[in-house]
Amino acid sequence: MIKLGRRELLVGAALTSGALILPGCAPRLSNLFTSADTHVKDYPTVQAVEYFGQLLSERTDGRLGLKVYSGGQLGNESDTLEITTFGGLDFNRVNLAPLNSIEATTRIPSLPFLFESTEHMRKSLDSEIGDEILASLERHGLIGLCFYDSGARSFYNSRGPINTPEDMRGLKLRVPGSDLYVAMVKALGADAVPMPLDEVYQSLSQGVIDGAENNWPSFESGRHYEVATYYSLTRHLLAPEAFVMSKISWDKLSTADQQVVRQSAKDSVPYMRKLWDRQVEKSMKVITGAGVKVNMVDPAPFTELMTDMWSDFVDEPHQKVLVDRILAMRKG
Ligand code: GTR
Repeated sequence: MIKLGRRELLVGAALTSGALILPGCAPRLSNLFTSADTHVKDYPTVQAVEYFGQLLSERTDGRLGLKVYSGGQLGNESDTLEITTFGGLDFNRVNLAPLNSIEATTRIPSLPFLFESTEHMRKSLDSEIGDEILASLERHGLIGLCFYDSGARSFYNSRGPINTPEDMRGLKLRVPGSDLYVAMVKALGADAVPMPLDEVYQSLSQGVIDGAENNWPSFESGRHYEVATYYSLTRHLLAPEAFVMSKISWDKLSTADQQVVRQSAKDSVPYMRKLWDRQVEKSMKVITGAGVKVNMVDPAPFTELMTDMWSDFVDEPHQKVLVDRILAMRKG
């Protein structure tokens, strides 16, 4: 008997039936959309997408609804994205990292030290630059709906505090599956180990890796702080999350419903930002309360090494223009 994995089952169901049947679930109602998230149910991204689903339902008098499969139960972000492009999932909330290999324009907000602050990131991506990056996904079977906050990513590890790039030499650090992240960590002299998020805790506990990099809420919710007890605030990335819809599902909607989907996604952004800011505070308390040694870092030597690699990832003239426009929005 051929044993099929979760991914094959999902893709197979989507391709053969048209009406998706999730493994272990009853057949879905024609108006109940599906969405995936790698994070647990109470994480801000999941809550924001749930809120989006409520708006959708209210604004269509219950004709359209949404079920969010959280906690990575449908697979890691790269796999669920692929399923979304096939129409096996209607929506997906992912980080920009797995989109980096699909569409080069998404590398722009993922460039280390591009944004000087959360305010700068929000302002740039709330402008038509953000709209253009979201629109670039359409040729890959995805409708980019909005960006959500993801705070600042910094390095954590089990060996000791990182103050300068020299402290990173020889460290084995997990990164998401994106060439840009691999290059970023290599530029600092550490070894990059691409791996899905759900494997990080175990790999840290078993010493397969020494550390990783992420924002406060992910560092907390994955319980990575229990095993990697040094958190060094390099704040090298302020790349956002993305909320996308399958173009196959999108094309089945009326123009009026497409408008409701777009607007509801946009309206979930301020809600998410409030939840996010609160969650960062909460996670900081949990992590520092658990005795994790947190240290501030002078970003200068990191910035120098990590901005050198920008040109390897943004080489197309129009993308360079977008980068320049983002830089022009800096205050400092
Ligand atoms: C988190 C992000 C997730 C995932 C994760 C990772 O900050 O919210 O979507 O991409 O990082 O490092 O894999």
